[in-house]
Amino acid sequence: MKLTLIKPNIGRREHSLYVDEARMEPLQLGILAGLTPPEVEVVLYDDRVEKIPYDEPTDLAAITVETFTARRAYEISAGFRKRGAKVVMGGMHAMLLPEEVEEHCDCVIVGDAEPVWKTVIDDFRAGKMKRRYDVVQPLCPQENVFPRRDIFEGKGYLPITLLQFSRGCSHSCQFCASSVYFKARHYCRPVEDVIREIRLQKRKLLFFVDDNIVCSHEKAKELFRALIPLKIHWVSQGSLDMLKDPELMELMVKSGCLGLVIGFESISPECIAQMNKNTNRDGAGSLYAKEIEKLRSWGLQTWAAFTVGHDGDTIESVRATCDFAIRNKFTFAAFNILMPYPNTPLYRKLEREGRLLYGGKWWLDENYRFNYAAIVPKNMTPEELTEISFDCRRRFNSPLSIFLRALEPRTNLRTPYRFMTYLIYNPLFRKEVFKKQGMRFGLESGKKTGEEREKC
Ligand code: B12
Ligand code: SF4
Repeated sequence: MKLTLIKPNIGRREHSLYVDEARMEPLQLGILAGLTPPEVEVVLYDDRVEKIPYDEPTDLAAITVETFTARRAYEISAGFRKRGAKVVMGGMHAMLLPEEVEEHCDCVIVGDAEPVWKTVIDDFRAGKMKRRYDVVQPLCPQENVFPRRDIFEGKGYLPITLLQFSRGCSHSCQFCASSVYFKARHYCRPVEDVIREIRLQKRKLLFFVDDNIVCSHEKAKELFRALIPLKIHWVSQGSLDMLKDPELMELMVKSGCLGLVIGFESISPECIAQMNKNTNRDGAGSLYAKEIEKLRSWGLQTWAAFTVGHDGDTIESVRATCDFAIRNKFTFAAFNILMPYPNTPLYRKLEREGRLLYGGKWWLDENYRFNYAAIVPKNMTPEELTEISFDCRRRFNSPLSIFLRALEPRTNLRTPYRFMTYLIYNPLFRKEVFKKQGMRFGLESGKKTGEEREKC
């Protein structure tokens, strides 16, 4: 039996290849490969860097689907099914909208793959694969399961190893898809499995793709203690409330943490309250002055994540958010438009209020473009929201801003290694900002729209 694993892109041109230069290993597909019995031949194709070879014979194609890759995933699925292969889909979007996903494949997995994947393969080989497998979330995720990283070779991924210590997060921010997937619960792997996984690979730079690695302070401390002897460098995602626990922070730094993606989301206390971001309530009122000072004193390089388009936002307040990020010399920042991901509390609220654009299904709409507003904001037009968020990305990533933000002695200039990382990744992310803005979802035929011709 041959299994073909697919990571879809957001979109792509029919005859040319859009290459995502900041692409990282698709961890979920490494895990699927690791779970697959060894006698099954496994190949990976990543739509972000190569063409999908539909004519190469395969028995089963397994596609991972996020909301922003759903349209492209459905096209790829149709390509395989037309040639007689069966298709199984899973991932975030499959959990959020299984009925929609089921229409585009032969089998949908609703939840984590680990508890069911072997059964799916056995059922497939016996000719009795079901249309849908609903997974009961295991209390201990990925237990004794190790990804197969050989399938990533030659794909040009960034030289950083992705892995997880935990899944989910116990907070319930109104816009968060993960919080829906994991029903606001946090699940940890056994620390010894994580250590073994690190030892099984060669790199010293790791990215824990946890939703919130510090969700449980005690469990995080257990992990950090075990990481210290490994002498690695790592990055992850964490919430601001971690700063209240000096022991946690000390262990984090000792274990090799370089910095974290932190959801600042907004500098307005009103917006923080609206989105139910409890972890930020204390800081927002004082422009996170204490928190930023602590992050610097721990020497952490921060990737500040903001969402823009909340009911309390105005064009001026969004502009001020960008000024705040530049002034505080964050190493990186994201200014994401507030997106109504299906089945989130935010989606339902905006649906009730009649404020969803594209008939509520922006991810399927051929006119929707990446990083465009899909909601009617309160204090500006959707077009203004699209423009101001792009302006933030453009300004934060401008050469002048990159130069000014570099001059932060305790973080970006802390060591030659930190400075190098800063200098390599800032221009790379700047390039991606322009490449991704306005990208169509799914396959785009050779013809350009009027707007695109104008841009050329
Ligand atoms: C790491 C990460 C990134 C990395 C990319 C990593 C990579 N490999 O390319 C970076 C930082 C670049 C990134 C960017 C973005 N991300 Co992101 N990211 C994540 C994060 C934190 C972890 C993903 C991960 O690797 N998880 C680990 C794997 C093992 O878990 P998993 O994917 O859930 O897979 C398990 C199951 O779902 C299932 N499964 C998954 N696929 C399949 C397929 C089959 C066939 C089967 C059977 C099972 C199965 O089994 C797996 C093992 O149990 C998630 C949060 C999350 N919890 O998923 C957000 C998340 C996926 N990202 C999100 C978003 C919105 C984005 C951006 C669009 C943000 C933006 N506006 O720019 C961009 C788009 C990137 C792009 N393509 O250009 C949202 C997606 C929401 C949605 N509804 O789709 C998430 C869920 C965050 C959130 N809290 O809402 N992201
Ligand atoms: S803290 Fe982060 S991961 Fe947790 S619910 Fe909020 S946005 Fe989601």
